[in-house]
Parts: sequence; C-alpha cells; structure tokens
Amino acid sequence: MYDEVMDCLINADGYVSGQELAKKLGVSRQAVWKAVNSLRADGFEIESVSNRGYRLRSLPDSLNSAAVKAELKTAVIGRELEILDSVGSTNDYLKNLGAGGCRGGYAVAAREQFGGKGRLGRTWESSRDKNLAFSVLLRPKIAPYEASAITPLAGLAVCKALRSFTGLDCKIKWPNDIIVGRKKLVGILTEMSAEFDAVEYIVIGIGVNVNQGEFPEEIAEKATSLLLETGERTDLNKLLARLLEQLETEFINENLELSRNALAEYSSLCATLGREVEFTRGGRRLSGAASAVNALGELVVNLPDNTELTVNAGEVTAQGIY
Ligand code: BT5
Repeated sequence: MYDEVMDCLINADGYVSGQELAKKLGVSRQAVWKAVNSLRADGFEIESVSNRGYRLRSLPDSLNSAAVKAELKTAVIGRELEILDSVGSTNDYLKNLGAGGCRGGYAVAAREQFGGKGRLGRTWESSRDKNLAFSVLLRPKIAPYEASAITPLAGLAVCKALRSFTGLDCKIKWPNDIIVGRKKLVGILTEMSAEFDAVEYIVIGIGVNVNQGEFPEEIAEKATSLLLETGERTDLNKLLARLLEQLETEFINENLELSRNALAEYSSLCATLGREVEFTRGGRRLSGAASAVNALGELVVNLPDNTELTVNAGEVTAQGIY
C-alpha cells in the first residue's frame, strides 16, 4: 500500500482526499492513513487538511526508491531498484541476487554501507545517508574477453552525469576513478561472474562522495565530495536517477563497445593522459608518459627508451593526482 499511496500523492495535482485514495486503491481509509504515516516516517512531508485531504509537500532527503523512480527515465537500468537500509557491500548483495537469477538492469543502493569494497582487497568508506553507494547488474551476451569496455564506459557515464548535474570539472583518472582537481570523488568496482566462453553477469559498483563534509584521517588528503567542491547539498535521489540514466545511455548507445566516439570522449576527459605514471611490471617499477587509451581500455605508456607498453590492470600512480 505504501508504494501505491505514494504514487498517487506524487502524481496528484494538489490535494487528494483519504476517501478518494481508499476508493481508488480498493482499501480502507485506515489503511491509507497507515501508509501516509509510514511515508512520513521515511521523510516524505505530507500535509493533511480536513475536508481537502493529503498533499505531498516534499520528497525525502535520504535515499528512497519511490523518490528515485519519480525522477527516473530509463527503460532497463534501475527499473527494478532496491534501497537497503544497511548492507555490508551492495556489490556482494547484488552478486547474490545475480546468482539467484535476477534480471539485467537490477540496481541496489544502500543508505548505509559498512563493508564497502575497493579494488584489490581495499576498502571503501561511506557515511550513512551522506553518499551514494550503489550497484547495477548487467547480463550482456558476450564472452569474458569482450567485457573490457564496460569499466571505461561506466567511468565515462558517471563523469558525464556528474559534469552536467553539478557543473564541476570532473575528470577520469584511468581506469575509472572520477576526480575533481587532484582529489577522488568516485570509486568504481566492476566484478564479473563468467564461464570460460560466456559472461553470466557483471556487477558495477559505484561509490560517490556527495554530502560528506569530512573524511577519516587516512583518506582526508585524497578524498573530496560534491559538498566540499560546490558548497551545496545535493539531492541523493535525483543524482542517483541521473547516474542510472547516463549509465543506460552509454551502455546502450555504445552497445557495450568502446567505439571511436566513446574512446575520444573518454580520452578528452582522462586526467591521466599526458602525465608521468609509475607502475609495476614483472616485479620491476617502471615509469613513463601516459600517451593514450586503446580500444581495449588499456593505458598506453611511452617509456624513456621509446618503447611502448600497455597497462591493463593493477595500480598506476599518476604524478600530480594521488
Ligand atoms: C575503488 O577502489 O575506488 C572502488 C570503490 C567502489 C565502491 C563502491 S560503493 C558501491 C559498491 N559496493 C562496494 O562494496 N563497492 C562498490 P580503489 O581504486 O581500490 O580505491 C580504494 C581506495 O580509495 C582506498 O584504499 C582508500 O585509499 C580510498 N578511499 C576509500 N574510501 C574513499 C572515499 N570515500 N573517497 C575517496 N577515496 C576513498
């Protein structure tokens, strides 16, 4: 009843009476009243005026699936959306659903994520109700080696959505961190379950620092948030809807491939290109100039002896970023 009453209030033009709602939904006025109270408890501001009825004044600040859906214009991604109150990791939660057969496009976000994962066993920090921590599941009909475009496309989508939503000069740190200036705003963790010749599902996990004003000491130097960069609070529900939309646009338009167009766009937003980078190869520490990203999403590095190497994973530090 919660969702139905909320849908009616969101779509109503002004007041709707309890009686009208009860009749439309085929339930008692008592049931409508209970649903209104649960909505209020979740942060929906609902006015009630005798003889006129209920009117929605504002949507909640904290993540709420109905508030996201009221904004969302996608066909697939996030059409099925679950908002969890608290979870260890949205990626792990969604991988479980993936193993159980949930559909492609399924998305999960959490108000609180207490065991957020980074790459290579690292952790991702996020305070309750301040940030976005969400994951999206895809079921592309491709072989594992064809999945290399997904990570850069996800980075491109998030970067473009944040640029247009906030006006900030967000850039991509290869392969797919989003940064503002020298600091990290977004981390992305892509995980895949695959047979030898077919992908079963891919989970893309995205953490965005939104309304967090302070970070734990260990990351205070390298982390930033939309609040710190813009001085303003951002509506988490609207931002999540925008991010899901841009992910869908990028994945569908590009057919999950890194087309020339997408690669050119990615490269123009990639802050790593043109910088000195360091990485480890065969146990040796190497450094060179990052010159390009190739069609497989790999970083092309020119070494001082004029040889060229491609780097496809692991850790690359770029001078001047972090
Ligand atoms: C990442 O790893 O940046 C991927 C982070 C992905 C997080 C999302 S949230 C939703 C989904 N569910 C999950 O469990 N994970 C995904 P990596 O490149 O390894 O960076 C991790 C490093 O970034 C840490 O070792 C810290 O130094 C730093 N870090 C941790 N939390 C941060 C934050 N909130 N902002 C900026 N830097 C952070």
